Amino acid sequence: MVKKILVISVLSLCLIFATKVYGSNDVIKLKLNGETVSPDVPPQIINGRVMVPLRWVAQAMNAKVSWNQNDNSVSIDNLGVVANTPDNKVKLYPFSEENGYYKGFIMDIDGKRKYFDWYNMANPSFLPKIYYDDLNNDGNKEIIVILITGEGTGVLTQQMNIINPENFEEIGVENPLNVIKERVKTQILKGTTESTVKLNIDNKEEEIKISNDPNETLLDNIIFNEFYFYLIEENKLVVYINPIISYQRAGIGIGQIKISYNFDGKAFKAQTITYNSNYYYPDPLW
Ligand SMILES: [Ca+2]
Repeated sequence: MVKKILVISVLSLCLIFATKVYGSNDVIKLKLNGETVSPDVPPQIINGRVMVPLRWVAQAMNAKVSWNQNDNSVSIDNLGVVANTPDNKVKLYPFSEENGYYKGFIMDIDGKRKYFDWYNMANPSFLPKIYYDDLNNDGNKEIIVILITGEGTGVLTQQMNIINPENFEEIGVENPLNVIKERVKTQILKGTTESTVKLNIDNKEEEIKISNDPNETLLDNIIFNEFYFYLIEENKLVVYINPIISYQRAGIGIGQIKISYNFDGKAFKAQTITYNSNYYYPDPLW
């Protein structure tokens, strides 16, 4: 996926344009694909030439810029498309790569492009997914982008984005963790041989008994923000959440909560919340 396109000398870190000399206090704007960006080093006029920071330009062209101390060189590597729809109409390019994450993405719809301030793991096993589906039943398809923001033992976190392909506008999706805070009350009652987890969902109570394990330390209360994933099931947006009751169980423990969403005319809002003592994972999960 990463393709080396060229290596240049460190001396030419800037693109150079011959220009008329304006006052040295004039701020030179940098526009990338029509959008003004603010690079850490602004474009400058030096000896009558406009010098533009290469990193920002290269990143807007989906390339990664790195400095190689060993041979005094700068490498520009094309990051390439990381996700696309099957018909290749919609493509997603990372803007930059830092510390194992892609930071910022450029969405391309039939050649029209927009930058989004998203992040995703750069590990090729956990790239973003794009779907093209009419989720709100208005006869027009939306672009659905699911980003993996975290993954590890007992950890899976995602971010869901729904985009109107006509104008690149984001359609809101109610945050499932806020929905849980508002509508789910929980309690862990620790006993000597057996403990009880209470889940109160929209005033309907579930009691889950668990046998105590000397190797396990139950948390004081349930954590919901460490393992959840989004799916589109029968044209509906859903999210599955694994409540965490101890770190020894690494993401499994008492089953799953599922939130189903509905479109209310403006945004996708949580409708039903259900609890299941079994686990459901799509195959493949990612
Ligand atoms: Ca639609």
